[in-house]
Amino acid sequence: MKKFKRTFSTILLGSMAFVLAACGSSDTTTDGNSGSAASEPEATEQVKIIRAGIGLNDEHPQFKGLLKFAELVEERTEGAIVVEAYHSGQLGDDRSMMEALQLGTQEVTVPSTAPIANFISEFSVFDFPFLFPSSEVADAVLDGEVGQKFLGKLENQNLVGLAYWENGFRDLTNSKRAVASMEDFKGLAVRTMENELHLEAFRALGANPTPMAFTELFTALQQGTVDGQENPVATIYLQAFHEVQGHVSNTHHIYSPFVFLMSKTFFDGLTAEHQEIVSEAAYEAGLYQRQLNREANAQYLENLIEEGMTFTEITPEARAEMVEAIQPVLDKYAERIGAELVQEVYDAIEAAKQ
Ligand code: KDG
Repeated sequence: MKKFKRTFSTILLGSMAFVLAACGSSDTTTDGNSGSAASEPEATEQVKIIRAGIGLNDEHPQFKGLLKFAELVEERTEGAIVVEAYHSGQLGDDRSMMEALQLGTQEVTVPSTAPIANFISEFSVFDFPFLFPSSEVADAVLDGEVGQKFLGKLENQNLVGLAYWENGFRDLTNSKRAVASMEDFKGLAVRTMENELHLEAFRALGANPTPMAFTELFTALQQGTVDGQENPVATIYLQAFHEVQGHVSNTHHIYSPFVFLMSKTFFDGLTAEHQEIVSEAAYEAGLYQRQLNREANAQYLENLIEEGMTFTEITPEARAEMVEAIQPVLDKYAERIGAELVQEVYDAIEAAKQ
């Protein structure tokens, strides 16, 4: 399996830098001439390596967004910064990659907000079921003042949040039965992300949730360790969950953002010019990734049905019943996060809906 993809223009420079970087640092020097292996080549050009890892595979818009980031950064820094993009959990799961950023052994990862909430609990607000009514409202809130305020909270975890990307509206799949209403959730063993709010929300729906890293999910579905899972249709289709799941329902129960995270140690070591370049590249690659994600959503659902999955429409009445059952969980987390901060998010959503 291809370990990572890079733009050809930097393959040679990157390879030289990669060999040197294998000594464990993301800073390497190449003087462009053959120096003696024993001597430290005189630094005439500092090449910085960004090791960027995600959990989804190389077909997913999340990886295509990472390749766009790589292209923009390498082009705009004229090769002074080289990006190595790794997919399918090759560098670890969301939690371990975030810890690697904190330790400085990896530079970029793009997790959902749900696992981030284990580091900064306020991020749970973005996983409130039925919070965002549309992706357009989500864009306005996340790219606006409130979303940027949350990114600022990452700094005391030695993380820098450079942009929001899109995971998308999460839908339920399972191998047992069609799920049309809360009644059908009863006793269903559903894998959730490693996030307490997700667990409590699915318990409130009557399911039997199990937290699990994304990297373990396909095997767990294949072996029947869990009956079902919930993810956006892009992930369900591109990760081939239709091979191990027979039913899909458009619960759309959470709009899940991704956050483009960079190690603060690495970011602080960049020049002001390069900090601006990586920040702008992360944002522009995010716009590109969101567009890719949305363009194919309808097609992904059709593909799942063509692959033999049974699609069940969740009616407004059934969704209203789910909202009511989950409300006590939201009240509890609103208090835990801080009523004022949660109200800021609600107000920003109302303003964006106008
Ligand atoms: O790296 C990809 C994961 O962060 C993302 O797929 C998370 O939606 C997610 C899940 O279900 O774990």
